[in-house]
Parts: sequence; structure tokens; C-alpha cells
Amino acid sequence: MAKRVFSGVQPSGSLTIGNYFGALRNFVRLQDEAECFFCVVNLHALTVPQDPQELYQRTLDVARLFVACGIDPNKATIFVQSHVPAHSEMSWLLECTTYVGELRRMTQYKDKAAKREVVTSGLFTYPVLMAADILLYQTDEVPVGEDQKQHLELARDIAIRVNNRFDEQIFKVPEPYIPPKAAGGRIMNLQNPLEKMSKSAENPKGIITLLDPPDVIRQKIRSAVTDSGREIYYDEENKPAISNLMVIYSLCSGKSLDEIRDEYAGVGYGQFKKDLAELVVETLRPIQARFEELSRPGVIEEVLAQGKKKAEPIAQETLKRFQRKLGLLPLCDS
Ligand code: ATP
Ligand code: LTN
Repeated sequence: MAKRVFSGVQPSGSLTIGNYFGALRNFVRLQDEAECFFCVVNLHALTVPQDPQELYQRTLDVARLFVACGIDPNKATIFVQSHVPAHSEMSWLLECTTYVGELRRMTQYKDKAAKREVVTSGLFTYPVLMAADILLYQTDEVPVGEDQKQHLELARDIAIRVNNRFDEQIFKVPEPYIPPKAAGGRIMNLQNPLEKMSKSAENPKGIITLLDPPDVIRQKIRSAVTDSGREIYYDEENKPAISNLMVIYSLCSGKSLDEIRDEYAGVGYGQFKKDLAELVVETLRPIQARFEELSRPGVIEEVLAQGKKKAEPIAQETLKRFQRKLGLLPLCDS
């Protein structure tokens, strides 16, 4: 049996090159060797305020970008989280096996909560919904960026706890699939290289989205902060800005960090940034062209309808089994 892969992306903004290099590019690779489920996690997006019309539109756009980036709906299942109610139902059941102390330790919660005046309980229990997503599909492997490592460990802990309690495998214990930082696992903000590039960032100058027009990309890279000195070499600690730009260069060109350093010895930041901008523009060009083609009404909606049909029975089977184990009374059919 092929291994099963599950991952999710929130429709909380325009997807960035961080999402692409950290996650989507690996989705495309995995679709040829595994049974893949890629989910637009719109319920996760609700953990912070969303404009309803924007959420609606972005849900479609994220699904379109999945396909535009190379995910083939004939190979992988693409669907929307809220179309399969088992995700919400499972989330509640898992909340009742997760400890408040575990959720308090989540660094993403601490970071996001610190930035807001009002914090919903959904933001707090967010990682449990993520565990539900993953465990419902008996997932072997979860391709994500580095920021999701802690959430994944929680999903593993929950699975192990439930399996131990019932002394049988109710859930497969999932493995993370996370690229190293220098291979796209954590692309940093162009205006603050100590912060992750995040699609919901307040300042658009620090993020490159997959749909940014070429001139916007050139402008954002030109105004990206750099480190002191003018040498180009990879040193995450002392030269975080240039190191981040080098990683993006390497991912777009296929060249190693050493090759890039040698090529730009004595050249300076200006030329490097110009070349980098063109590389990013060329990398995104085919994605943007495909995205336009997918904007015809009905096309992505059909993909999502098919996706729900494939995902739901699998999710239901796991949910039903867990409900029975917990002692929830099944409906009498007669
Ligand atoms: P938000 O700003 O709303 O939290 P986000 O940009 O962090 O969103 P998610 O939807 O949370 O994106 O993540 C989708 C996938 O992209 C996840 O696997 C996540 O780990 C990955 N990812 C997000 N940002 C980066 C980044 N800067 N570098 C590498 N991978 C990333
Ligand atoms: N929490 C993730 C998105 C996400 C996810 C998932 C990723 C929700 N459910 C299941 C992998 C598997 C994020 O914010 N990046």
C-alpha cells in the first residue's frame, strides 16, 4: 500500500513563496509516490477575524494555487476542510483528550496571542483541530514548514495517548516531513529576517506572494533589508538577511549556497538582488499563468466537489470507530 500524506494550508491571505518552498513544492513531489490529501483549512482561518467575502474568495484561490503549483487533482485529493464535518466532530473528541498545559506550551499560540487584544478559544485549541485533520486520514507523513513541528509533535502525542488507552491502534502515528531551513523549511520576512514570512503579515513589503506582479516582486526585493558588509555568504546567525535571500536564490535556481557565494564574490548586494528578482519572477511566471486559466467559473469548484467525495468516507470511518470506542451511543437504524 502506498503511504498516505496529508497537509493543510489556511486561506488566511495570499500564499507566499514561504508557503510554496516550505510546503507546496513538496506536495507536488509527494503526489507521485503517495496517496495525498491536500486540504484548504478554512476552519483554521476562523481562529482570527476574517472578512467573510475575503475568506470565501481566498478559499477558492488557495485551491486554485494548489493546482497552479502543480498538484494534479487526478493524482491527489484536494478539498475544503468545512466540506467534511468529521473534522469538527473529531476535533471535539480530541479536545477531550488534550491537556490545557500542552496547548499552553505551543509557541505559535503564544506568539499570535501576544499580538492580539482579543484571543478566541479557537486560537488556543487550533492545534487540536490540526491533529484531527491528520489523524482522521490515518496519515503516514505530513509535509509542512518548520513552524509546524511543535503542532505535529502534539498530534503524535495525542495519537499515542489514544492508542495506549484502548490498547490498539485507533490512529496511525504521523511522521513529519520538514525541509531544513536552508532548503526552504523557514523562509524569513524580507523586512525583518528574524521573523517568518507569513501570509497574514501586516506589512506586505516583507512578503512575496505567488500572485505578485513582476514589478512588485522587483520592488520588494530591491527594498529588502540587508546585513552590514557587502560580502555574500551564508551565515544564518550573523547575516540573517543575506542568508535568507541566498536560500531563495538557491531554491529558484537549483544552485547550491556555495556556488552562489563563489559566483557573487566581490560583486555586491545590488547585482545579487537584481538577479534574484528575475529568478523569482521566472519561477512564479508559469504558476501565475496557470492560475489565470483556473479562474474560469466552475473549474475549481468541480475539483473540490470530487475531493470531498474521496475524503469524506475515509474520515467517517475513523470518526465512527473512535466514537464507538469512546462509548458514544450509535443511532439505531431500524
Ligand atoms: P498565517 O500567517 O495565517 O499563520 P502562514 O503563512 O504561516 O499563515 P499556513 O497556512 O499557516 O501559512 O501554512 C501553510 C504551510 O506553509 C505550512 O506547512 C507552513 O509550515 C508553511 N509555511 C508557512 N510559512 C512558511 C515560511 N515562511 N517558510 C516555510 N514554510 C512556511
Ligand atoms: N496549522 C497549519 C495548517 C494545517 C495543517 C493541518 C498542516 C491545518 N491542518 C494538517 C498539516 C496538516 C499551519 O498553520 N500551517
